[in-house]
Amino acid sequence: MIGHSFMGRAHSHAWRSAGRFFELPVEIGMNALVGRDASRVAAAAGTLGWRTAGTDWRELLGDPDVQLIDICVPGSAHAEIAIAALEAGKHVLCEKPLANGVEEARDMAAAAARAAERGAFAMVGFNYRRLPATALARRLVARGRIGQVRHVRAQYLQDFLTDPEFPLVWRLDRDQAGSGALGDIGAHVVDLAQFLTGERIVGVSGTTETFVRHRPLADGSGEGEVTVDDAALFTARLSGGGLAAFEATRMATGRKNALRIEINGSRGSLAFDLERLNELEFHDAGEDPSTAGFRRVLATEPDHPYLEAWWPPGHGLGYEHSFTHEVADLVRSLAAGEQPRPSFDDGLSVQLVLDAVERSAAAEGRWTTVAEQQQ
Ligand code: 4PW
Repeated sequence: MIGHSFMGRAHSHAWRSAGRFFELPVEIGMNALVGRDASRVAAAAGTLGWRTAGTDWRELLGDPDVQLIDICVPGSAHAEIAIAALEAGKHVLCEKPLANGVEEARDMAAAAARAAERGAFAMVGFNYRRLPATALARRLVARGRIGQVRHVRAQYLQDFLTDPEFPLVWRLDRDQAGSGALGDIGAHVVDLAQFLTGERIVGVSGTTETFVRHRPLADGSGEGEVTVDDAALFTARLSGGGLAAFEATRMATGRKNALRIEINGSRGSLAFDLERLNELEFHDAGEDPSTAGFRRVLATEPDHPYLEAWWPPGHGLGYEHSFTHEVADLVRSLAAGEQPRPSFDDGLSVQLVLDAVERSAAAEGRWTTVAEQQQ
């Protein structure tokens, strides 16, 4: 694994726990952790449970004990590492968004397609697909329980950038992060909207804003420019004919990690809020109107997705379980020789939407068609 900050810690927990709760066909070995600073990576490897620590990810490429490379670093480094790893015959798990731009994402998807022919597979880490409530929502949509999708209303709201004194971290630097709220958290709701509906976003009209344009440098040596959006809004059309509205911001005071998605179909509706992640709201439009309404389904029943590994009904799961489920599914797919999802093609499809939103925003919100996946 490369990187040991927020995502590195989340993934380490997942690699450690997946095989202890799920019955997996192979044993997971946490072989090597790579970071930039030798002493920090050595300390992190000890804390997080990795056997060895190093500072050069290229050394992993020739190591026969390494079968998969997990990329938990900023987007600017994704393409180089992922392509080199796939060319070396390693499987790859790469954090989202797939890349910082469409060109890189296309190169990564092409490398993944070539590697898949040789039996090495790539997956992108849209972890929120793998909460019991969101996986249940997908199951209900696929079974036709809400009918034809008419509306998607999706938001990802956080507030950690509200304070203008919050430092200029890498997530605020276009060269490292690609974009701001749009790619960091908007990417999740774009993926979730496409995953839950089974449809594609085909066109968008968007606008973005940077409310705080300068922030203190992290080392205290002065101020620097914020080069990404603080907030992004866009409307969209879906391939099945429905309409969608998206909002991503890191300045919605009081909203800590409010990923919310509501889908209205011809037969019913679904709604999910990550701040209440064990719950799914469901409305069946076919019910007797005198008692019909949104009902709260607690996604903790034994036949709900992923619950076979966990606790009795009503004993909820947390954020970290989405990563554990991601790893369990990934390992099962790899052991079966199958392409895990979301694939790099799925990651590319999100990147194409983000790119269309940025092009639309730069053209005063002009309606912009999402580019074709294949070119
Ligand atoms: O990927 C996202 C991160 O960049 C996460 O899902 C949440 O928002 C938590 O941190 C950021």
